[in-house]
Formats: sequence, C-alpha cells, structure tokens
Amino acid sequence: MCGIVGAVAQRDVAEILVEGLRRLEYRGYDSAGVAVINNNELSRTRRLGKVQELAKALESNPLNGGTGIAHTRWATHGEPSERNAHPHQSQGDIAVVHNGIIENHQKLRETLQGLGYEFVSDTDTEVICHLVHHELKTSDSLLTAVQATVKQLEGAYGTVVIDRRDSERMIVARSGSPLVIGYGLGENFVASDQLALLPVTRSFAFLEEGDVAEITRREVKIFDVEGTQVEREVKESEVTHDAGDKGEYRHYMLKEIYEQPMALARTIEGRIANQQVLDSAFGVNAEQFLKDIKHVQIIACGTSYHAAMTARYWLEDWAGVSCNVEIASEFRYRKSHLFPNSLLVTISQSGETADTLAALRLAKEMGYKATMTICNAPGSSLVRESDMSYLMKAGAEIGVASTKAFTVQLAGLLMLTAVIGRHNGMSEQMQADICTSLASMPAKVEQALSLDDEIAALAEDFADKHHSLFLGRGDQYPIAMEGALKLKEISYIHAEAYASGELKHGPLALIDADMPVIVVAPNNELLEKLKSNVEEVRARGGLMYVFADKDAEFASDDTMKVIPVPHCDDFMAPLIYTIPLQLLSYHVALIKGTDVDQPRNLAKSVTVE
Ligand code: HGA
Repeated sequence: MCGIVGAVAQRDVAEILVEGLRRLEYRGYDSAGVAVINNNELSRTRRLGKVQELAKALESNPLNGGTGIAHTRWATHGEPSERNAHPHQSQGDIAVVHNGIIENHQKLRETLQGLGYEFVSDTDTEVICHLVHHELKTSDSLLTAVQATVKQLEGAYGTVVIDRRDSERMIVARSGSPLVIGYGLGENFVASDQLALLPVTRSFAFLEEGDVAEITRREVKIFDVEGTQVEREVKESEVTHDAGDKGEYRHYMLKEIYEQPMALARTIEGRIANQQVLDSAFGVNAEQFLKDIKHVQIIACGTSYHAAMTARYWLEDWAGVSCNVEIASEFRYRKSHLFPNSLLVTISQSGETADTLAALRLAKEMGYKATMTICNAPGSSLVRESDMSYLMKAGAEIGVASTKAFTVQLAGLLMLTAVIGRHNGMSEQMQADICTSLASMPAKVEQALSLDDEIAALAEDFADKHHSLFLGRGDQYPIAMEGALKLKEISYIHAEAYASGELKHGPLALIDADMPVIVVAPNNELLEKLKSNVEEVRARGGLMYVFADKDAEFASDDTMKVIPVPHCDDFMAPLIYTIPLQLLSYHVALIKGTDVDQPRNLAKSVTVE
C-alpha cells in the first residue's frame, strides 16, 4: 500500500519519480505528490486523486532538481486531500514520504507542538518530518537525525527523508514496511517496490527490518538496527515481466484473468517428474522439512485466505493431515495452540502483507517445525523469512482485485497436498491423478474463459441489484466466498457467501426476486445435497444463476439460468469454477462503470496492519 519513490541523480528526477508512481499506483491512489531540491530550495507539488492529476500539474509547472521523493497515498490517518498528501514538510527544510502507521503519533504530535511545531495535516506522517527537523538541531548529520527519530517511532514505517540544505543525499529507514534500494550508474534510487524502478535500474538490495540507509549519487551506506554499518546483497532483478502495460486489454484485471493459463503453465513447469510433485518445488531443503509434517496451519488474508480455505479440504481429505486456516490479523492477536509436527504456511501475493508477516514472525517464536510461504514476489520479506517458499510465477498482478494470483495459489496448494500426502501414504495413483490434473489445468482454464460472452450478457441482470448471495458446498464454498469478494470489491454490490447447507439457518430470510443467488455446482459427491438447497431457494421465489457441470442436469427456466462449465475433475474444479465468477464480477463492474483496476477505498499489497 502507498507507493514511495526517491532518487539522487545528476539529472532532473521528477519524471522518473512520477513514472515510478504510475507503476505503483495500484497500491494507493487517493492522492500523490513529489518534492525535489533545486538550488537548496524545496519545491513540492501535490494533488488529490490519481497520479495522472499530479503528472498534469507537473506538465504545466515542471519541477527541476536531481534529488527528490514522491508518494502515492492510501490514507490511514486523515482524509484523502491535498493537505494530507505526501511529501510532508517541516519548516520548508525537511521533506518526508512514509508508508505505514506511526502508532504513537498523537503523543509525539503533542510533544512537538509543545516545542513550537505547527501541524498542517491530519496525518500520522507529519510527526516524522518535524521530529527530524528537531533532532537536526542536536545531530551532526541528516543520517544521525533520522536514526534518532526512528528510535522514537512506534508502529510501522518505510520512510524517505530529504533536507534542502543537504541536497546530495536522502536517508531511508525501514521497519515493518518494505523498501528496496536501486543502484544506477552515478545515481541511486529507493522505492517501496522494485517495479517502480525497472526503467532506471535492475540492481536491487532489499533493506532489512530496522535498517537505515544513506543514499548519495555515488554511494549507499546501510546501517542495521544497532547502527552498525552492514552490507545487504545487491541482486539483479528476477522480475522479467514488466507489467507497466495493459496491451490490448481494457483493464489490467481482464488481462490478468486471461493470463491465467500461461501463469499456471509457468508455475507448474519443472515441478513434476515421474507423475510426482517434486519436494524441490518448495525449496532446496523442503524434503527434510516436509517429511514428518502431521498438521498444517495456514495464515492468509483476503483472496489468499480463500485459497487457504480451499486447501484445508484437500489437505484433510487427500493428504491425511489436519489443517487449520486463520486470518492473519486474528491469528497474530490471540493465543493459539501449537500441535506437534506443525507446518506454518503463509500465503500472500506480494509477500509483504503486514499482518501475514507479523503472523509468520509470531509462529517462529512459537516453535513451528517449519515455515513456508506461497508467494508471487521472489525477494519479498515472507520469502526471505520463511524456511521454504513456493514461488508462484504469475507475473506482476496490478489489478487490485486478485485473479491470477488466486488460481496460481490454488495450483501451489494442490502441489503441497500431493507432496505432504506422499509423505503420509497418499497412493501413487492419486499422486499421478493430481499431476495429470495439474498438467491439464491451463487448457481447461482456456475453455472456461470461452464463457466470457455468455457471462457478459448475463451481467446485465446485475446492473440494478444491490445485494447478492453466493452458494457452494465443500471445497466450492471458499470459491463462492471468493466470487462474492470479487463482486463486492469491484462492483460495490453487497455480496455474501454461504455454505449452502447453512441457508436454512438464516440467510433464506433474505431471498426474494431482488436478491440474485449465484450457485457453483460441479458434478461432485455433494451435488445432490446442493440440488436440495437450490430447491429451497426456488421455493421462496429466488432468482438463481447456476454455474454447473453439463452432467449435473440443471435446466434453465424462469427462475434459474444455468451456465454450463467445462467438465473437470475434482482436483481442479475449484480453480475452474473460479474463472466464470471472475468474469461475472468484471462484466458487472463494467456495466456499473466503476473503476475496475483501482476500486474505491482499496489498494494492493497491504503493508499496513
Ligand atoms: N499513515 C500514512 C501512510 C499510509 C500508508 O502507508 N498507506 O498504505 C497516511 O495516512 O498518510
């Protein structure tokens, strides 16, 4: 969330900074701003709204200067407004951008006000720039002033500080919110994600928790939490897919929905041999970690949580281990019980999800036998801090509503089921069947995508609706949850998901002709039970949209539209039934005219708790 970009160069950097913000905009888009130092003066431009508004302002009034910082915001403290947009300033000397939340901001604000500092925004961030300004009165450098400042901050921050009187450097600090340094030729950069800097460099070093760094054109000095100078490995970026471009697609979300066959094929490739999923899919030492696992605890948020919920059915049904799934923000703040031989699995597209990362750190303290992450970002904090990682090869996901990351997570979790199953006596036949299913997923997803036109027509029915209900059973229940989440995220239609056996325990009361009911109905062992639930809805005048296997024998009539989904096996069914639900939410959002890629109030890569 929120995007940070900073640069120290000999050339003017404003354009580089704004291009960086464009690439990070999906992480926050309520306001944007840039500040540069020119001839020892700070100039700043901020705008409410998207980066495009900032770019327009800079076109008419360009900013010159070789040292600068920029930010695209997802507000946590203070409404989205120009006044609250970053960079924030102190006394016209110091400028600061910040991702995260300063939890003790109120107390610091009062202290600083007592010292004569006047606050002009409602943000927690503003305390940082005044504190740095104050500390500079007794520090010998900007670096030491920032080091003294961060010692007083509670909460989370990725922050970049510049001082107009010292225009050759920027000081950056990380605690709980990621920052990456980009090394150029005679110029250096910082950003909250390497994606922002790909046009200017491919050499990156990730800061670790507690690091403070001093960046000049020629040099980067990094200090750890104790203040000791340290080296952080500089690596060439593995990001091959430059996601800056939507290509022929109208939205990133649609592009990413259509990329799923390719993303799945890439992710599965090289991870199966002799009809078995290789332990090495989860890292070099995975076999040693995985062989005695008897319990799996999965932690995730949002869409990743739905992938985890699906995997719980698989791990318990097929791999013979017990499995609990919990939302990260709940897990981290309660006492949970550690079962013997437990594996902790985190799932996160970005690898930086603040709650999930905190849950991982807690689990390590608790003594889990091993930790694993399923993640789409190779250098991310979750990957670096876990014993094992399953790297999804989905490519950058820019649409705020996750699509391809979800289906690739499901493929990874099915692979994990096969590997843990093998260590717990899963038959060779079942392992081979899973491998066959994995190999045929890309083609089957392609078939499901051909439902696009039919679903676009169906979406018209939803344009005037305010509520909807999604139903599924077994491992399709989390798919119903994911379908409901997609619809609410991008079309703002209230959508709830229920395990259909629960209908009679309450939600049936909601059924009427204004409440469309979406049902996912593969031809599995729960089909007859599901059919009874469908009849319960029909008997109460509900309007249903049933995504069903052609052999499931549902027929369209006045109260029910049946959309035939390509026949598929049980291993891939949750993944395949996800596709039409993604398309449905996309087309409903198009009709409603909402901002598909950047829905209101949301942002990608949730780096605040
Ligand atoms: N707390 C700061 C930064 C918010 C943020 O990092 N969002 O992802 C603010 O509200 O401006």
